[in-house]
Amino acid sequence: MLIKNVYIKNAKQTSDVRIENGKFSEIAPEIDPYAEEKIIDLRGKLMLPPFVDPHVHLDATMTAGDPEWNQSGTLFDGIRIWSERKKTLTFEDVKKRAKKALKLQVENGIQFVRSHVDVTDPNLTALRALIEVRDEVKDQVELQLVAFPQEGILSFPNGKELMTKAADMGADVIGGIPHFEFTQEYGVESLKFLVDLADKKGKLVDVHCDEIDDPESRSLETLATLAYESKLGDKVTASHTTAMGSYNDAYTYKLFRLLKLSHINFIANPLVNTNLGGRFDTYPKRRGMTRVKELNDAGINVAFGEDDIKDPWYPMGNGNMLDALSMGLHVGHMMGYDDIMNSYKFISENSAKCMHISDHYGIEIGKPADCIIMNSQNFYDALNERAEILYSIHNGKVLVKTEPKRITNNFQE
Ligand code: 17E
Ligand code: FE2
Repeated sequence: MLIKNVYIKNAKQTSDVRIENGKFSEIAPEIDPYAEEKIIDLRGKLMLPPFVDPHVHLDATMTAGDPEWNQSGTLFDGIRIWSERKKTLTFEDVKKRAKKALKLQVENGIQFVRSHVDVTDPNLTALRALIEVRDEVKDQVELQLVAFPQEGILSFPNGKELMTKAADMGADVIGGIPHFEFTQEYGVESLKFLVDLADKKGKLVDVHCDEIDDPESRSLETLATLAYESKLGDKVTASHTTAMGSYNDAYTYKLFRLLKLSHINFIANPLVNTNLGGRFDTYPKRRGMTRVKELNDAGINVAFGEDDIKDPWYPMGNGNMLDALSMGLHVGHMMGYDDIMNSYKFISENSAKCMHISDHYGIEIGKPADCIIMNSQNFYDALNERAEILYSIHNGKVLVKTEPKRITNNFQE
């Protein structure tokens, strides 16, 4: 297959891209087609590596309002309501909802997903279901699963056993929630336990870390130290870290040295954390997001996740990473022209680094032919116009094709 006339990652000139045997085989300003070769001529559209959602909860998706809507909008009411819904989970229920969400994500150009799965459930129903989903969708979406202890490791009955069992069943990533543990000591012990588990079992780490408007929630320094000392380094991700929005600048300055040394990744979830954050404030009201701009400027890898698609923590969500990105740029004050133009990295390449998939991700000769083509010339317009995903191509096959919308507009300028 030969794709003609695309602007690869905002390039000034168009390129032609050849795909053979599911891989990128040639990229050049002008490539002559072989006899009988299938040609798609895009006439100057944007080609990007596929979108990635590195942080979503597919076990809880599509449960908003069941058994109750989250009226207070706090993280804690979300956890309470989910805990009720969790009692009624079945294998088929989880599979059906997760696939519905994945379908939306695929439609929006996502090909790589990391989902947290709550393992504070003696039956591990959601994990068993999502392991089956991971296998069933593998030719279309690469799904990583995080063993996520929503109600704590030390603070939940048999928490350590459940985490170990989840790792042995095939979770790809080990999670945690230190700020929700009963005590700070439990928080620290949970981090030591989970980093050690990941190290022993050869897994990645992704911790819900300091997701609270509490300047004294400092699990991040422990996680970064453990990543540094264990040499797991960039295999470790700190998700949320919203307390950093409340840390004082002197402490944060000192913390950044450790963060850089540790090489850990960050994932912010701008839609959800602006919803859940600041809920205990009157005015001034905190924004709920971690220091994305400062982390990024310091050369630390930061990505954005959607986190929720219609569940007890967030009543909305449509699988479109452009919404999460737009919110993140607004809340993070990253609205300069170049900031916007280059911001696709927060929902593609940076996320791929968090997922540790960069060896097979990216528009490069020899790599699997995974890419999207958007209905615009550059990413500034694509984001502003919520441009359609004209094509999403995975392993050289068309996974999604969208016809651009046609509007009859009789407005006279
Ligand atoms: N659970 C949690 O602890 N935090 C979140 N943001 C979500 C679930 C969505
Ligand atoms: Fe989350």
